[in-house]
Amino acid sequence: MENVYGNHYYRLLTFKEELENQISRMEQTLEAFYDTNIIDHVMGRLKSDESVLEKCSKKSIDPTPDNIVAAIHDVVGIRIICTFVDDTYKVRDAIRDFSGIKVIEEKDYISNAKPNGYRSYHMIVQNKEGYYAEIQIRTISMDTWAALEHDIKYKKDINVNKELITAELKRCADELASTDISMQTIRNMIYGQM
Ligand code: 0O2
Repeated sequence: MENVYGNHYYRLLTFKEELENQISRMEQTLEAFYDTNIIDHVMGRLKSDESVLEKCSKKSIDPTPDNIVAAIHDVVGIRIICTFVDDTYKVRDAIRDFSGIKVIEEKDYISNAKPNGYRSYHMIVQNKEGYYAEIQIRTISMDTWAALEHDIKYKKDINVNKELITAELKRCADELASTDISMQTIRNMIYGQM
């Protein structure tokens, strides 16, 4: 298949599928242990050619397949959408114990939100073949917010009310975060600390 990944393509696809399978097994284990829903859904993708080329250009990388898999750490991307905030950390802890991968980097944008209001837990992992993947863990409301903000960011023809939109997005992010905490508190009141 002709794409930016060249000979790496099928091995990257296999890595994505292995991670998805491991996550599916983790979901069953966690949900059996806590006797409740922990993960709402999981999405995996290989970064599109267009998006890879744009990132290479931004980072001044010559976009050969070898350079791409070595320098772009989110060519394999997995997003895990959890029901409650505390569940994101349960998933994080379980991923740290996955066999066959090493956690290279973690960024906690849930405890330390980006200035625009973005919240999510990011892990960069690497398999034994040296391929990287980025795992993003977030709640349903964090995911809804990120999708809207992403659409607006890439809709380049918005010139009107840009400042108002940015401020409103930030306000929504903070309100959603506060609601996430309230929902968590209510769950803890019903089921006790899990
Ligand atoms: P896409 O199109 O979603 O794949 P990097 O750019 O990855 O080398 P960086 O910026 O330090 O390094 O990584 P970071 O902060 O961990 O962000 C990587 C990914 O997180 C992004 O990938 C987005 O998917 C998501 N992300 C980070 N910040 C924001 C944000 O402010 N809003 C939204 N909606 N998503 C964010 P890409 O490749 O930029 O985008």
